[in-house]
Amino acid sequence: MPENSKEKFGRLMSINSPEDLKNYDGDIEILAGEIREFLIENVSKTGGHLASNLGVVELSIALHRVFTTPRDSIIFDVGHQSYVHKIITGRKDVFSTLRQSGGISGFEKRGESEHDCFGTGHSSTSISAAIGIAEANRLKGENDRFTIAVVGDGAFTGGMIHEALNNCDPHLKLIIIINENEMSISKNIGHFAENLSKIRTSRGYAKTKRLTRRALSRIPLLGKPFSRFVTSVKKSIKNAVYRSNYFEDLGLYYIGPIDGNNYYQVENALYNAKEQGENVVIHIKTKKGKGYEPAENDPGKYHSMSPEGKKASDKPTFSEVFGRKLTSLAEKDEKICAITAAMCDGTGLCPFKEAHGERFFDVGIAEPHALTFAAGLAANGMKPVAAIYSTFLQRGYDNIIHDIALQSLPVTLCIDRAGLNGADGATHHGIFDVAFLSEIPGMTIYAPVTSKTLEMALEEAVICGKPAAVRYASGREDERVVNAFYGENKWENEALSLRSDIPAGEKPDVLIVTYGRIVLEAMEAKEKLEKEGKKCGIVLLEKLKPYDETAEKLLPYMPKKNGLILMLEEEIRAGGCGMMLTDAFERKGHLASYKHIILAPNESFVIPQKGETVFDVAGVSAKHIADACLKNI
Ligand SMILES: Cc1ncc(C[n+]2csc(CCOP(=O)(O)OP(=O)(O)O)c2C)c(N)n1
Repeated sequence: MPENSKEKFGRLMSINSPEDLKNYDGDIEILAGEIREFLIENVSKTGGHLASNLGVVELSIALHRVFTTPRDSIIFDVGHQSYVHKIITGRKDVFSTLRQSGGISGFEKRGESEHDCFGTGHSSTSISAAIGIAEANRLKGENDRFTIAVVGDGAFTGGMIHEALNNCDPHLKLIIIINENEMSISKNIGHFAENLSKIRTSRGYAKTKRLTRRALSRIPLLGKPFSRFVTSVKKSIKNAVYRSNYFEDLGLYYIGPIDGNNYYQVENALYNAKEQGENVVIHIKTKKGKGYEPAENDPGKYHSMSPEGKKASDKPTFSEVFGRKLTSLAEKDEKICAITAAMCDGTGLCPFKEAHGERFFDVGIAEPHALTFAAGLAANGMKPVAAIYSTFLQRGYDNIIHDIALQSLPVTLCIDRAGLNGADGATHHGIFDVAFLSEIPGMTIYAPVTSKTLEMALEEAVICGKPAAVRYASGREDERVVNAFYGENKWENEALSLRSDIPAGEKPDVLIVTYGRIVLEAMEAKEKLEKEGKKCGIVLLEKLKPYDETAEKLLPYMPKKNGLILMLEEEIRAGGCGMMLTDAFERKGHLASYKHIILAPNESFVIPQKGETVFDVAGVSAKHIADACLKNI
């Protein structure tokens, strides 16, 4: 930590644990101000979710002064707003390593600290996990422990939250804090968000209801049925007289809304909740980006920021290429619709929204719904394109099988951030989609790695009239790949299938078959191998599935007799492209005269380590590739 930190962050320097925070008797507002400064200074360097954290400084302080972790459990939904919690719980001195390989995670992570009770990263899981933790406390007889879930109004657009609320046993004493800041990443959407701001407590009503119910239940024989009858009559009267309150209707004690950036209001509400002895919802309103003018004015931009000073390339990102191409395709075809699950910016769909607002749908953080909704559109003649990050598409597995593929509906899945992703860590790798899409009958999978082939794949997918997936990495095309596989407009007028760098008539010692951005590792490995006197050729797949078709197309590129075929991917090995192609080859007896290995992440999650790239950790770096080849030829 820099020398001048002591003066700048005088109060914060004395807080090294939740205990220190409880004993702190200075001015809370000054401490909150220092925490904000600390966040801004660090997150500008590391990158990360700045605006969300600036909004929950008072809440995080209050939580740790009123409750005691790890005895009590606090789960931050998504976990992107848990930075202040991390600072308070002993991770201030390593905060500069946030999101760096080997550093602290940008989300709550078990194993990183005993104060992180549950791993997060994907949205809307907090209440389900909290119910599990609270039930376990109950089963163990540890009823004096509290379980708290902190949920943003964006996360409330996810269905799991409502499934969990529906399953909330009244005796769990759960405390659910809803942080309403009117934002998801962009402006929050949907009827729940609209109505949340109208919800007010009707505490008098809730109390009367509880007392009446208790009194009636005590009357022998008649009591319980009569109580149920009266309750249902009362409910109708209440709905007519009072404004309906979703939470009270679900049997939760509701407190709010309160100013979540006013420390004392938050602290009072937490003490109040602690005393209730039943499930409580505290509804707070906060300002996303609070205390940092640029973030207050544009919270969407500061939701997740890159480290400052990082020079962006002039080339468009794959997301931008996708968004622009889809927008132009939709100009000519009025059936094309675009769907996002709260990621309009991230998936590059903003130009589409601008140009074709009627056919643009942001469904909230609701990937399963996005997919079945797309299936519905397709069933009624439209050509829906759902753009979803690979890691979040995992949520919609059954929707893809049951609603899209089984009915062979023409839905195009545009799978962004496919492959290994660095700073967000293991929760955000997109390394399962190839495996789970591979097993789905009738699914076509494209894996473009240049802007032009992404455009071509999108066009083919949208007009093919069947379910299709186009997967592409974060970032942008690399000139080296374009030169090696597509130099001099080699793609002109050709259908997508595969490209190779093998000169005509040559049979290499080693053939590397790969797809996606990891081809750069293969190219580096090839240089290493050639230095060792081994001839290496690379085939870059643009279309993976149907696999039998791809296997046939690969035949002209096979290595010399007894040479090595190495299937390389950054996707999980089990059920992935390497295994599927091996199966296709074996069924036709094509592998008999070659050695054959698959190099892919296997049976382990890829956790970034200090000083190593994700490819190193996954065992698929250029060095791993070259070593594996040399060992096998
Ligand atoms: C399943 C899933 N889909 C999408 C995301 C990407 N994402 C991260 S944070 C976020 C917005 C969350 O909004 P909210 O819960 O209101 O929190 P805020 O940042 O506004 O405090 C989204 C969409 C995710 N983490 N998980």
